[in-house]
Amino acid sequence: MNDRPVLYSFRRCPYAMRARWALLQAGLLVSWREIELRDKPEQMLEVSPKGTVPVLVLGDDTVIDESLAVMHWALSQADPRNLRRLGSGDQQTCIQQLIELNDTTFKHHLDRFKYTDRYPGESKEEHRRAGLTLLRTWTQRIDDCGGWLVDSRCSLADGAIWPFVRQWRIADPQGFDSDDALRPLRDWLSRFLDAPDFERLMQRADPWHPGGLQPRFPADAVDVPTDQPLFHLALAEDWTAACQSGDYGISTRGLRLDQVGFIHLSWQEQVAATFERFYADAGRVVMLTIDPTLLTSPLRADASPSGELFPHLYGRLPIKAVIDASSYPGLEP
Ligand SMILES: N[C@@H](CCC(=O)N[C@@H](CS)C(=O)NCC(=O)O)C(=O)O
Repeated sequence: MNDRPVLYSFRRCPYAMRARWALLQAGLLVSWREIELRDKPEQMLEVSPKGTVPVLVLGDDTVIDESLAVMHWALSQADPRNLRRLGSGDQQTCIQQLIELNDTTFKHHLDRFKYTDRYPGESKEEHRRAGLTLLRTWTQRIDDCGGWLVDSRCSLADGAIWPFVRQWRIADPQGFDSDDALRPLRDWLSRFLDAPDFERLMQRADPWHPGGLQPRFPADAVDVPTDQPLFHLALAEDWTAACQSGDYGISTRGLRLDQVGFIHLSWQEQVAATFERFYADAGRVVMLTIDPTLLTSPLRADASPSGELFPHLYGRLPIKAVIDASSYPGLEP
């Protein structure tokens, strides 16, 4: 039985891009069916006759065929950076309003500015002006909030809107890049485009057909086997604090889970090199041995920049999943 969700996607579609972005943030792996908009697979149209991507079909056959709903579903599986800002009603309202404005007004002007020939009688200049007015409002917000649309950290609104701002830039790179009034927005967009996640979410695949190859998204990640232990090096004081609070939320030395988005783990043979690289001068270090079957957040093995796969945990580490905590390196026998 395979209950891995199935994603119908189209590489350049901004709606599908934001859905894939959220799947990446949540540490999920899905069966990836890349489609051609001109030749949609009948399997997709059977489950979602409206014929738009993205479509996510869950293991229990639930069909999610709106990109924002895919994002919410993904983040309901894991949202280590609290992109949805659960716990703050005001911020959630702000996120909702920003996305609504993007999906209605901004998208309306973007389409008419970018594809003017498809809209006879419409004035490109008028839509350029209207789109720019919105872009300037967002620029102001980003400037006021310390780099992001809602506050000083990335939120669901940022993740849902950047693919559309990227499209605007593609329609008018010179205008976008030379407009001084858009500088903070440009820096904000660059943060998405320069992040390793961008390359991952823009990976290519041949159009899917039944019986053909079945790639996964993200294509450079694999499942973490649950029949062998996982390891994490922790500063002794962080582990002591976790034992008191009930869970552990440090990603790696000096960085928290909510800053990075996952907790770095290792397989046994990777522990020594991780220690040498990051913890050799760190004082008292504890090696945590983790039983992966006791974890409740998604686990995914992602490629490091060198290409080596490392297991990552996309949520807090419950101390009950830690079956051993010993000083590292241990005493020589
Ligand atoms: N409201 C939908 C819109 C999705 C959408 O319009 N996707 C476009 C591609 S960017 C599409 O599939 N269009 C169908 C077509 O061109 O045939 C969502 O958020 O998922």
